[in-house]
Amino acid sequence: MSDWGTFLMPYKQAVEELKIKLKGIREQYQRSSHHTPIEFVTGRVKPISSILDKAKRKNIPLNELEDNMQDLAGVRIVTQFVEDIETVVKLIRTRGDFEIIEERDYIIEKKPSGYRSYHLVLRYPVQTIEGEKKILVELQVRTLAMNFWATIEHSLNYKYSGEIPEDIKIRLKRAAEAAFKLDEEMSIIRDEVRDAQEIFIQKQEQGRKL
Ligand code: 0O2
Ligand code: 0O2
Repeated sequence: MSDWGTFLMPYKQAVEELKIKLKGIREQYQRSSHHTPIEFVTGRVKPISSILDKAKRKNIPLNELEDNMQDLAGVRIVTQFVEDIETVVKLIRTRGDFEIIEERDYIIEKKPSGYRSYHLVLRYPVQTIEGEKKILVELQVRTLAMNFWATIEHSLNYKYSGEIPEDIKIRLKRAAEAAFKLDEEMSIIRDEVRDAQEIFIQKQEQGRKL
């Protein structure tokens, strides 16, 4: 690759545009009195050193990165509750400003590491001075608990250069289950809060009728 800066420019553009669009959704929810399914949005263009590592690991020739490395542009939506993931994914499916070319559900089917997240691969059109260019973007949707686990595991992977010692791997798998249990518990609490609110509103309405 002779000019990484030029090659990665549309990816940078796509990440910035998608962050603005998704943060816009969050703001619209915040302004309405509805619970927002989006807690926060982050995004990044994969650093060149990680691109080279992954290309080597997966045997991807550098002139085929565009088609074969789906996460050169990565955007992440983090939610409070597991149920919010479905809400977000449904919302993404209704949009007309990009095409979804793949969906991977690592929540129902977690990765062997214990990783959970919902991944979508988008074909996103970027306007360049040479015309429209469609690029791939990986969108990850996960809860705060899933994100906490993935962040820690990611740094350990970095620390041990991908060779996490077996005992720590076992602990991480246990921690992933604990994080999932936390998500489940929080969902139950959320339903309780919602039920309590409904009962409260019903009582208020009955009071008004009396
Ligand atoms: P707000 O309104 O405070 O949420 P950039 O625009 O490129 O400079 P970017 O990509 O928005 O920056 O920043 P980054 O570092 O990727 O983080 C994105 C947003 O996610 C930031 O908010 C962070 O505050 C927020 N964030 C990151 N981790 C957490 C977390 O654990 N909990 C919560 N609630 N938020 C987190 P913004 O974009 O500044 O805006
Ligand atoms: P980074 O450093 O996050 O940018 P793979 O074969 O698993 O490497 P593939 O087939 O391209 O990846 O797609 P996948 O697994 O759907 O998505 C890859 C990205 O998902 C990873 O990017 C991570 O961000 C995240 N991910 C997948 N599995 C794990 C995991 O076990 N732990 C953590 N912490 N994150 C995971 P990269 O390329 O690893 O890089």
